[in-house]
Amino acid sequence: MYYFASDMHLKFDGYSTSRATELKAIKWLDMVAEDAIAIYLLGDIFDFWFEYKRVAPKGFVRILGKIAELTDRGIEIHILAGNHDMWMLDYFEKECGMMIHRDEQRITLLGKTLLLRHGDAVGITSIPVRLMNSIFRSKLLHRYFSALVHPNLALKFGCWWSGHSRKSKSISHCFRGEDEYLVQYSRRVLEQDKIDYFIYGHIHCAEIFKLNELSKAIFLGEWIESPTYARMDSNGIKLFKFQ
Ligand SMILES: [Mn+2]
Repeated sequence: MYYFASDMHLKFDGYSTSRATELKAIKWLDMVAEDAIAIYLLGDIFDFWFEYKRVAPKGFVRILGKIAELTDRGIEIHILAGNHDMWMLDYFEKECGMMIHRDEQRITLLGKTLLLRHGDAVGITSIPVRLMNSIFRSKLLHRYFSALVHPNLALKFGCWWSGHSRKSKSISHCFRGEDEYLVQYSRRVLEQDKIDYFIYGHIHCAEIFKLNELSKAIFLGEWIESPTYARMDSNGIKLFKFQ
């Protein structure tokens, strides 16, 4: 079985609000570990993550410990960079055994072709916003920033910025069908390639949208208000709420 989840937005805020989400995520990992071959985390698992070569943010020991336990047992765990946690280096890989992916992934599972993507930075036409995005994702900038900014300051700023960017919109999002830019993006990809399932995070609504007779777009929802995940077996992909 294959499992997918995204947008847990675990945050380090002096050990308060996101501990409950972290514990819930651990319960979920324990549950899916019973039959999981691989687990895909599609970004924004952390509300803010910024890693230095020799320094990683405080917090998250429970979930990272659980992930390490599962990868030690041979379960593949993949993490895709979201717009809140794209500044990963090799800590998750070396310490927790996760496979880190910074770009869109196209994979084949159970004979189906899947396109996995967090879902930010898609279909942006504004040039300044596109520029901002590529600057944010630049490895060179990460390196300069790390050399110049003390970790306490970087983390303080990042946590403020993440909270601010999230609070500027409500947590859940009402699905807009064909108007969703990720639906439009999927249709553009389908003009060139055959994809059975597109799986996205980022927009914080859980939805399966039929693109045509063969292809579906699956949106994974979020874990702040309404934890949801997707499960794939030989019958296809379904979304489930996790209480
Ligand atoms: Mn996001």
